[in-house]
Amino acid sequence: MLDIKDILAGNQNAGAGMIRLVEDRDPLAHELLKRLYPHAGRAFIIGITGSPGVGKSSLIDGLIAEFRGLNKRVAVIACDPSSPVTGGAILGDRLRMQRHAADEGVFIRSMASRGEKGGLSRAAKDAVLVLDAMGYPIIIIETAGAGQTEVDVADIAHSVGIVTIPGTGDGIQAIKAGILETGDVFIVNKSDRPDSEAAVFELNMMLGLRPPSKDVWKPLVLQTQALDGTGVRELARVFLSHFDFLRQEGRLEKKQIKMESRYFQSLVRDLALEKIMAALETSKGYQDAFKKIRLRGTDPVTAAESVMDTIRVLNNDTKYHC
Ligand SMILES: Nc1nc2c(ncn2[C@@H]2O[C@H](COP(=O)(O)OP(=O)(O)OP(=O)(O)O)[C@@H](O)[C@H]2O)c(=O)[nH]1
Ligand SMILES: [Mg+2]
Repeated sequence: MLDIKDILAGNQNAGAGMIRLVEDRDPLAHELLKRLYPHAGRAFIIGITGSPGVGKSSLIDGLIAEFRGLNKRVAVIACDPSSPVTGGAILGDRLRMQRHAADEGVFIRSMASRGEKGGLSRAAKDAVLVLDAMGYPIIIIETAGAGQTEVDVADIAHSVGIVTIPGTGDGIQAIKAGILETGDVFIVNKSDRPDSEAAVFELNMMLGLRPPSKDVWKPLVLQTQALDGTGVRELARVFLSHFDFLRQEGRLEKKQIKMESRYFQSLVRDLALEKIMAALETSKGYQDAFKKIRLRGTDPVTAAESVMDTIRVLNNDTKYHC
């Protein structure tokens, strides 16, 4: 039986059990999360994102070593939106970080989507809360994809590293899809390959187009070679200095408020939708409207609008009164 005290004491078995509950969306997880919440909010959360295979896990492996060298405990969540069927751990991610498996100061979990849209994002957020409550000062989230990912890492992490590789195709092109705004550090990994300098140049050009502001963090472009560790120490330093920057002049708090307000809004939205839909789908108005569509007596948009009118009626007299 999971004991909240064990989680707060940083017990890894308890933490793993709790994260499994979160992943399974077990009702017990909700109860435990509510009790963990007051104990979280201290960790520095780093998001590492980028197209599949760019070297995220290899980089995180190096970052873990750097942070451990500074005597900081580290937890990692690797998210895999692509395996709803197996639903298991992603072997590759764990293998890349295998050398830290015996280190008590390191805790690595993988999470997979259970198919439900947005499920992984919520589960990742909850898992971070668990790791935070366990007392890890640094939490790293790995998410695949660049912009199209199910997990919007900028909503979870304080600092976002976007990983690309030299050459066109996957790398820089993917970044153009609108995630430029969310990156705090841009990492050109596999810089042992040709055209690494060109990738850095192109990224700097793109970032240069942002309007400068003294109160805003200026994103950096770094080159790394995760396999031999080149540039990884600097990357770790940049993340820590971004954290220092955030801690000044109330920036971290402001960021936290923004993140929490978005999370709260999405929770309320999910709950509202769930409740209203549950009530609507069994209502006569909904059934009648659908019947009308099927008989071509009305079009779907008009029918949907008429169903919305029945919500207003519900609103006035019953449980959805605001
Ligand atoms: N040449 C070269 N290969 C690298 C470098 N970093 C990682 N790789 C290789 O790239 C492949 C993918 O590395 P991963 O760390 O698993 O990449 P990932 O982004 O975590 O991949 P997914 O989790 O599948 O999205 C592996 O074969 C690594 O050995 C690098 O700096 N140079
Ligand atoms: Mg990986």
